[in-house]
Amino acid sequence: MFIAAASGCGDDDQPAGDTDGESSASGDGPTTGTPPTPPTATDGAPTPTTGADSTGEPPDTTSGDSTGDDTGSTGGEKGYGGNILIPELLEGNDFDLVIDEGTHTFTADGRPSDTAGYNGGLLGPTMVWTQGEDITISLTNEMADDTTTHWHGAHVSPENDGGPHQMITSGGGVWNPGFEVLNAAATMWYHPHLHEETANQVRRGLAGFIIVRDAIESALDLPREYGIDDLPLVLQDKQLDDNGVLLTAPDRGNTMTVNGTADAYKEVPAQLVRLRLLNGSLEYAYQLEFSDGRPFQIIANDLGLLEAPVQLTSLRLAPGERFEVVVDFGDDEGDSVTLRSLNSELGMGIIGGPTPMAVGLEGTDFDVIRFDVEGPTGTPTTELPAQLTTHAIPSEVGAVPHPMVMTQSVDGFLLNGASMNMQVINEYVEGETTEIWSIENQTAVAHPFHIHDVHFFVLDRDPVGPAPAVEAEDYEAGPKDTILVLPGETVRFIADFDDFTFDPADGIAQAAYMYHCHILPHEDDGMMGQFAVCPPGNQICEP
Ligand SMILES: [Cu+2]
Repeated sequence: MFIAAASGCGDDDQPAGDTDGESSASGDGPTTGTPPTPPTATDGAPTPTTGADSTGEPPDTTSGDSTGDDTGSTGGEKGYGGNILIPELLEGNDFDLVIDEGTHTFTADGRPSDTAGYNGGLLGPTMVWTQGEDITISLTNEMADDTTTHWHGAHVSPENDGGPHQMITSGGGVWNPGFEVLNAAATMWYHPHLHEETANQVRRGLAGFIIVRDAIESALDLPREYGIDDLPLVLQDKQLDDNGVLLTAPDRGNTMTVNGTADAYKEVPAQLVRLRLLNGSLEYAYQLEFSDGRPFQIIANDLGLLEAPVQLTSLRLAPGERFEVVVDFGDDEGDSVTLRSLNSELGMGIIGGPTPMAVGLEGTDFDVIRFDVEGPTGTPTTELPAQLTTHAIPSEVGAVPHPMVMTQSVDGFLLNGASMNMQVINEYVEGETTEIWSIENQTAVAHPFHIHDVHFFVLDRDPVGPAPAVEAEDYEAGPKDTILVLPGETVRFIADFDDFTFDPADGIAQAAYMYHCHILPHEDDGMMGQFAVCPPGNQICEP
């Protein structure tokens, strides 16, 4: 279910037991099974989403079927509509997600595609988790294929992690994880993690946002009117045919989408607007800039706030990564500003950048989303705080070195010489220790390295050649879980492995966390391994 959007999203079934009165926020309006048809519009653009007021509530979704024949246009006073889906917000402590096939139309004049989503035909609702709260999530898999659902970035025990071992079987299988939210405020996401099928299932549409709130972030004057000045934006390329229908190959797509919509646009208020940018693509990285080159402020990395905003004019976003960006539209009322990706500027070896045998969007420059600036809300954030938070970065003194080498073989890309084996724990970490992982990329391709369970702080990057290592850039100095490692480069990060040690009597599914490349076809091909956190002093962790 999504807030009404012109780009049609018709799920086949209404989610069963989807609202229990606790897990669902306002705006519960399941879309019906009406096949989506191209929207009618006077100016060639799709009908905007139903308007929202400035109360912070998500826009009303009662028009529901998103067939484009609801002529409500911008709804009341101020629209802040657009053609992108703004996922429904789910708040509370108990969440219900139904995973199912559906249909979705990616382009304004295209035909519907066969897709999959959580509680709808594509993507999924945005869950709000609050630090310190105990939550439960009920997931029901109504698809014809098995799946798993991983909470990317969450600090949870292995059996709650949703990795490849936590299977949710097809045809009605149920998984009920439950845990305390330990993460700090962040933009996280959830997606399938079924070994060898992750790329296919994400391609079909399975992905959703998690917004974690905590006391520190909540006390700051930051834009947080969801769907208005606080926008979740998942960037995904898709391979579409001439009718706009999703194809299952190649993995490098020809069409940019934001929240499932090509030629994306969104109306925004003339004030500071927060963009929660997620690269949910299979392979591509993006080099993001605004059409007029305006600066923007980075306020958060993957797993939380930076200590202070960092100003950039261009931002590289690798698969799996998130950045929270604040951009000032205060002087732009009545104008449009476009976020573009200048993939011609990505370095060699970064997928999405220039390459001699370029396909799809590789090496090209293209629009990502256009922002049409309307009047301000009644309660704009007018200035960012100078300080956002403080971080206790673990000490390098006494930290355990943990080398990790990326190599290429005839069997594909390897991590420490191994390809993924579901029955093998490749690496052990002693609990209650701090480790420094050094990720050395000996391949010709840049790989975004992702580790489950922990957040890390990037220490430095040692480029190929004799040049010395350089400290992490200010804009990536916050807590992260995914880091792009360039060809020939070694990136070092430091992380505390405090808890969630395994019990020696446990099976692998209760003990193993994943680390892997977040280029999903690489991961599916085996560029993944498993680690477990030993009880302190356990002999299996001894060298
Ligand atoms: Cu890779």
